[in-house]
Amino acid sequence: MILIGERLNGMFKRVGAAIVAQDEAVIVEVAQLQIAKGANILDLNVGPSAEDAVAAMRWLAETTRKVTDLPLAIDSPKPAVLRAGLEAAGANALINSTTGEEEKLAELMPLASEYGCPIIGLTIDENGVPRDAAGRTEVALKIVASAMEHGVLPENVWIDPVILPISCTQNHQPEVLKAIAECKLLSDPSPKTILGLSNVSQGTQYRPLVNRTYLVMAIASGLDGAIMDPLDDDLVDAMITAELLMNNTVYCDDFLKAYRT
Ligand code: THG
Repeated sequence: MILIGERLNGMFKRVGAAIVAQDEAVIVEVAQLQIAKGANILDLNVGPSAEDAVAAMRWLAETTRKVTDLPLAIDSPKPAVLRAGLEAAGANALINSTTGEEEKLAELMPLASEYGCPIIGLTIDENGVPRDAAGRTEVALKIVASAMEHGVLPENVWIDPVILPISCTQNHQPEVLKAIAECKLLSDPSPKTILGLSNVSQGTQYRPLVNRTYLVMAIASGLDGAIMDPLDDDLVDAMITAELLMNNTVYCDDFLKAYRT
């Protein structure tokens, strides 16, 4: 599993305030905490509070880059913000994200090709988020085909079948699991699959429980990576154990410790 740390997001009050005040110490602390807890990639999202999102993303990527060489997932719906983040992050970055909308694909696939970097494709098209697995897989196919046309390698396409809060769209949750499995059949090598896990529990009372239960189910469906909270030890334990039970990692009695070292 690829663990993408979600905490450098302006949606979190402390990080949002640090982005506005250009307080490097907070960003460095949150980056290093996530890395110490095993994050493989750090998601960077300036959130809603930044007035000039391009400048904010440039600052956030440069600041994070001072303390880590890990890949940085530049997270924005705006192409100009994505470009600024890629530039500031240097070589090791990825685009989070395009959708399956024609206009987005035409702008962002060339950007992924130019940087030779992975690109996350959300299964959203001109009609929004499809209701069922088949609809999501159809949009995923469109994204994979567009990547091929633009010379982006299939293994650099990461499909995100878009998980929405269970409190609004309960009937979507099993469909997302089916879509994860179906995406594996789209090409050879297949695209990777990822999720923004914490979306699933927004507005619910037992957030950590909902997050870790769904993560285990998604791993059993073949999920390759998640944007999630590496500081939630129970969540990471569940991830490690699910990987083991899927025979993706080798068993030893002290597997939690072994995976973390
Ligand atoms: N797919 C992709 N990228 C994504 C998402 C996705 N990026 C953003 C988001 N979704 C994933 N990251 C988060 C980060 C935080 C939260 C949810 C998803 C979150 N934050 C608390 C909240 O809103 O309640 C903040 C609370 C606080 O201030 O402490 O839940 O789906 N590709």
